[in-house]
Amino acid sequence: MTRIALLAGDGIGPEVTEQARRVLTVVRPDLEFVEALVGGAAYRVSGHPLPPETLDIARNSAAILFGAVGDFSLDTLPRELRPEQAILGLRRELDLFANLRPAIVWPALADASSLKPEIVAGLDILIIRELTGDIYFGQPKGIAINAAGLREGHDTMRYDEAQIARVAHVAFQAAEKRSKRVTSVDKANVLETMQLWRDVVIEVSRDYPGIALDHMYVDNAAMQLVKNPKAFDVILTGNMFGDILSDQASMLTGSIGMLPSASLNADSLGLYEPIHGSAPDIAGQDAANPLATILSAAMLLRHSLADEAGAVRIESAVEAALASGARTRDLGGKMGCTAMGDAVLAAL
Ligand code: GGG
Repeated sequence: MTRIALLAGDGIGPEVTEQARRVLTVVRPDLEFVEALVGGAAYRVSGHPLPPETLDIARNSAAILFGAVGDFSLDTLPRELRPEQAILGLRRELDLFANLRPAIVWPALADASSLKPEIVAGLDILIIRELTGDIYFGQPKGIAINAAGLREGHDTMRYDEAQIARVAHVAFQAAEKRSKRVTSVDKANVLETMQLWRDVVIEVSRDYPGIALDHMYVDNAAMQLVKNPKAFDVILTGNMFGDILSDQASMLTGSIGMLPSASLNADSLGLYEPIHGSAPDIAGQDAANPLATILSAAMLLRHSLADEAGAVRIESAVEAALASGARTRDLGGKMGCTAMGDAVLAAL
């Protein structure tokens, strides 16, 4: 049996991961799922959002299927105990530096986009977000009393050249299998960290003479994404800009409930999760869209288990379910989370 860590987390996490587990079990009966608590669910039981036993199960699995973390009722906890620290801790501890976020407009969903169908039809962008550096992890950070006696918050944007180079290699190698174009998104006109980002991306690009590289400031990239999204193919960017741009890109696809992700390290270990959060407002109502998590399961097969046929089988089933009219509420339909899982299973 191949062991998969199943970290469902908070809010709608358990509902969406359950549908992905059902699909994976049909496509790959050899998988064994080992469940562990993470996020607010783990904090409530153990006093920590990422208990050592959860990290241990994640480390000793072929891949991690992750739901979502976040719980408003724990917002008053010190930052290091908040549910979100669980996913940041997994990324840091497992060195999951390359986050692949495909934004695809599925044929049946072109009219569900926030843009006109003719602008988005056929859209297929791959956003590659660096995950282990930037303002998320840079030190120092904190809230302190400044010289004027005022509370002052500070975070530090920080990247070293090795961190930039390794994710840039991932982007260029991905582009080699696609349309051979990379757009690196930064803010090099204002931020020193981002000037280094641009310099290192240019240096790495010399190893890939067949790939066209261009650079875009993040503010312009945000604008171009809603003006002419098909001008992009692979977008390479840092941790914070990637977080924001991928939520924006999700709306081109119809819903944030459609975007899967793979977070990869230098080995085959990967963490696979929908880009959406725990959505506490709809948790426990069987109302969530499980497709981002089901598509994340397809990425798990592709990237951690080298099972391209299994991945394509799941993606084709999602496409067929959508073509048959299956729609959850976020896509303008009435279907529940389980019913959407049923529709994908029926299409397998
Ligand atoms: N499934 C994604 C999730 O749970 N996100 C919660 C979160 O706070 N993530 C931090 C980030 O990705 O920036």
